[in-house]
Amino acid sequence: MKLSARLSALAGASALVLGAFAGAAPAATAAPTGTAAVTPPDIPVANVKQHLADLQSIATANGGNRAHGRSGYKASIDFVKAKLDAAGYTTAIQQFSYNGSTGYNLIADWPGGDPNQVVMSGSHLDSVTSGPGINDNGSGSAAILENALAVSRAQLQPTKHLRFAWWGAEELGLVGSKYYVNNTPSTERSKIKAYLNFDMIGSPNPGYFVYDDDPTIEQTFKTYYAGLGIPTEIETEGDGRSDHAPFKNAGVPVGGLFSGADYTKTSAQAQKWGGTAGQAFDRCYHSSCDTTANINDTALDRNSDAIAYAIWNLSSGSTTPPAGTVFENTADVAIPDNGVAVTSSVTVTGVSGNAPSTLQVGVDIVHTWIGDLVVDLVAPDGSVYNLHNRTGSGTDNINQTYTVNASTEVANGTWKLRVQDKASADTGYISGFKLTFP
Ligand code: DTR
Ligand code: CA
Ligand code: ZN
Ligand code: ZN
Repeated sequence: MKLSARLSALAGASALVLGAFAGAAPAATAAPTGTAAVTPPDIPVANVKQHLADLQSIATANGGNRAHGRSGYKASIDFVKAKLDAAGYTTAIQQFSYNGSTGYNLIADWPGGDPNQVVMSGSHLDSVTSGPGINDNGSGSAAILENALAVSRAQLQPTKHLRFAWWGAEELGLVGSKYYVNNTPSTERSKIKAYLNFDMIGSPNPGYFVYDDDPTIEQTFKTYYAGLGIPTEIETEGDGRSDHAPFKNAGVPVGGLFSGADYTKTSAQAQKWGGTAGQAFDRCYHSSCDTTANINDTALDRNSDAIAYAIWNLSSGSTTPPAGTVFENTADVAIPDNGVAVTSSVTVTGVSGNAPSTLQVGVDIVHTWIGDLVVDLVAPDGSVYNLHNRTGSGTDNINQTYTVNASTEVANGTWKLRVQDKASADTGYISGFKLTFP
């Protein structure tokens, strides 16, 4: 089944971003007008892999790990900081103590943008003591480093202010990110309109999971992956398992991506994502084998590009669902001759409020003698809007866009196109079902 939340022709190759952030704190929305999307550059996965190779070398030269309190961690911080300083970032190292050792957070600000609207991306840079931590979490650290360097290469001047962070001592209990949140005044914290977390995004048997926290951030990532035709799942390994938790607890809108850790990939997941069912997403989780060989390049590449898409768009100031947001299902559904009704469905997400009075319903049915057919739009709450009722007799095929006043229906939810063939001899199938929010 090919489900995709595609964008209108208006958007062309670029993609648009939805809504204002809805965090626990009263979200101060940005400018109310949706602005045209910006198309981020491709993030070269070769560059990300080079950062991973460098982190691997650091671990190898420092007892095999990059853990809190060990020389390999401070060397990792110094490595990342040097690249950011050279790229024009304003960097700061925040020290803290834990378990008798000094810990370090690295904070990097890209000069410019509205200081009252900060879009922040973070990854923990520490590993466990048992290994070099290349997927966990060199992958997230390297991906946001390369995104920060891409911002510099582009000399991006976003509406909102960009901040990046590499956390210490996550593996000991989110220690570095908690320290940052607890030591940032609430007046400064409330300026953070989005915190994006990336912890394990290159798992060797990857899944494509999106955090289901702030709906705008969630939709941003989902729209990116829908544009690639790659289905995503909600990250359900439980809140609080990475550095977004302290931000979420403080009321900051959060989101992120995850490719899976020690949980096992199901056969259904293997069917849609590839890889090996019955095997962990990352068999080297927290092990010495979490080396540069423990990375799936495709997942690392896709997630690095998804990060760029989110950073470029969430900082560009677009805040309202743009015209032409499309939700489409192009899977073929056979219509039984003179038989039971069948349906094609789309799940609308990220559209706040009710559907419009001019909801565009695209119907593509391949069928001889359409006088046999009854075609209905069924709203998420079960309300039925008849589109076609056995008219058209000998005409073949329905390929039409209907305008439906759906203003009493909540937009988000699963909408169905229901088709029944009520007479024998002619047959066909649903070829496509599309909802366009004008
Ligand atoms: N706790 C993280 C790995 C991890 C496990 N589940 C999730 C969910 C979302 C992000 C990260 C994780 C660690 O070991 O660093
Ligand atoms: Ca790429
Ligand atoms: Zn870990
Ligand atoms: Zn981690």
